[in-house]
Amino acid sequence: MPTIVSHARSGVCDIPNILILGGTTEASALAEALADRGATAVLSYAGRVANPRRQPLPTRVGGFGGIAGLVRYLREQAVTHLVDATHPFAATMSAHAVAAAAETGIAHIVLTRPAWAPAAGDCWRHVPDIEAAVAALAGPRRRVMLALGRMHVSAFTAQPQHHYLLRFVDAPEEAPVLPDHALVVDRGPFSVEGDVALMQDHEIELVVCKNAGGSGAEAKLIAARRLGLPVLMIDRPALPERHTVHEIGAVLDWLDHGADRGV
Ligand code: 3Y8
Ligand code: NAP
Repeated sequence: MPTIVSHARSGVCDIPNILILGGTTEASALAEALADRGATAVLSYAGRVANPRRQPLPTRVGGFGGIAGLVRYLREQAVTHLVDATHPFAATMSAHAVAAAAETGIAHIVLTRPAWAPAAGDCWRHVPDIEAAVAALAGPRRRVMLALGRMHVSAFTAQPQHHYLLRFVDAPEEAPVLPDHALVVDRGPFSVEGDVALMQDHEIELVVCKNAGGSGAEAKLIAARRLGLPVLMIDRPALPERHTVHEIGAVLDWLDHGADRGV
């Protein structure tokens, strides 16, 4: 069970007691807005990185223990509003949030960002998932920026002929398994100038990334555009229909009014 590093005060029935499933720029922006209004809220991290960004709200770190664990947490902490502000590729967490909200009847909203779309002149190839991205790399050696983080690197050993530029949030305990790679340890949000320089320094010929959306990871797409580089874009996993918004203000309105109407 995760260590609860600080407790949300148990919610009084008419004061929202909010749980944010975080890990994104939007979750942090929402946390800021809720802290500014003195809301009772907790931001939750999975514990994927060593030093998650500090938040102006109490935080918890670690999995809940599946759907049942999340249900238990929601009930024990008397959560009244569940905001899923996780990354679009955090499909398991999001599916668990849907199931736990249905089981408990707790109000539930999704704060996410629209998918990126190619601009005029962009050269994107869409693939449905990581496996398809690996398959799409069949062919002669290239210099590939694998902007996917740490969790999926081993899948690309199926295409060892390339030189890969990797970017991790934390320095890995063991060297990445790809035979020919360069590793940068850095966390976003990234800058366009920084990503242009990075791609030029490493003579990148192709960028592989997830369709994360948002601003925190967009720099590499703009840099690729400026350098005329092709992008292999991994489309988002399918998720069940949910009440979804793209703006912090829409979540605040929902907290103030919408949730009571069951919207
Ligand atoms: C632990 C918590 C904030 C949130 C910032 C956003 C932007 C910067 C860009 C590239 C792409 C990537 C990766 C990325 C970005 C934001 C956002 C975003 C992509 C932190 C964070 C956590 C994580 C987890 C981490 C993953 C990894 C993915 C790196 C905090 C910094 C590639 C996603 O080592 C690991 O296990 C890392 C795992 C999931 C994907 C992967 O497979 O490696 N994010 N990222 C969250 C938790 O424990 O619950 O410290 O802020 C958050 C952010 N990373 O508040 O400012 O909003 O998306 N994160 C991708 O988009 O493909 C980097 O390099 O160009
Ligand atoms: P995932 O595959 O959907 O979830 C796997 C398990 O991790 C979940 O079942 C849950 O464990 C735990 N978990 C995930 N997010 C959590 C959270 N915010 N708080 C508590 N537990 C959480 O998730 P993921 O893709 O690994 O993402 C993990 C975190 O990194 C999320 O906060 C996400 O927003 C952030 N992130 C992910 C990406 C990405 O590319 N996937 C990019 C940027 C940020 P239990 O089943 O035990 O509850």
